[in-house]
Amino acid sequence: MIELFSADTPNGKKISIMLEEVGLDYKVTKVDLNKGEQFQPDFRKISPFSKIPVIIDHKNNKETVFESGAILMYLGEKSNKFYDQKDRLKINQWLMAQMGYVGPIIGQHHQFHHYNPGKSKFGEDRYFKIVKTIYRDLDERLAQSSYLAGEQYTIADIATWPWIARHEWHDIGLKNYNNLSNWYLEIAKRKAVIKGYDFMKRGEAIPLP
Ligand SMILES: N[C@@H](CCC(=O)N[C@@H](CS)C(=O)NCC(=O)O)C(=O)O
Repeated sequence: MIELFSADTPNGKKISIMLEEVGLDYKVTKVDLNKGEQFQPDFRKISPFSKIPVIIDHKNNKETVFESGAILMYLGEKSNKFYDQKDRLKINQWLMAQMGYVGPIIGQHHQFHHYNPGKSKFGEDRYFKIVKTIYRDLDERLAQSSYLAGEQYTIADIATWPWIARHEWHDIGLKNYNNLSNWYLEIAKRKAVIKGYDFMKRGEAIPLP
């Protein structure tokens, strides 16, 4: 059994979606970020930067894994799904791009544009512009292949999709990006994605463009 320490955020949803996709038995332990539960000493033992998501694999000697990209790789290797050995070089590149660029930049856009509008024109303009570029670049990539790392749905898509699922907050107009919105909608139809998206069981529906 996998224990998932998480909160209802794009990084959190990556892992619930992956767990639903691979069909591993899991339970969710909620970490209330607003209450600062991520800073509790017990949680910091498994999450050195006080961040969700983290997993404990109770079937593998209570192995703990932090960082969503590392968790996706671990679960991909464990299940032999969505992380084919032969495609790993491509998958790793798109996964690292999500971890190091797409997620952190969209996260800043959420901070300036969605949560704190009016506080910094520079921050709002800067991240709006870069997120627009990210939409364009992903759209161009998805004109060349059905999924980010090629013709197969992989952990790179699972990592990126929950960030695009916040498209209403982005105000960029997902439907103006045909390839990106087709990819988004295709993935949004998957049963595991619908279930993993609502892993907090609040009846949360996937926002459609
Ligand atoms: N690179 C990390 C980022 C994790 C992260 O930023 N988690 C946020 C929620 S999405 C968090 O736990 N924030 C709590 C805090 O910063 O206090 C990953 O992908 O796992």
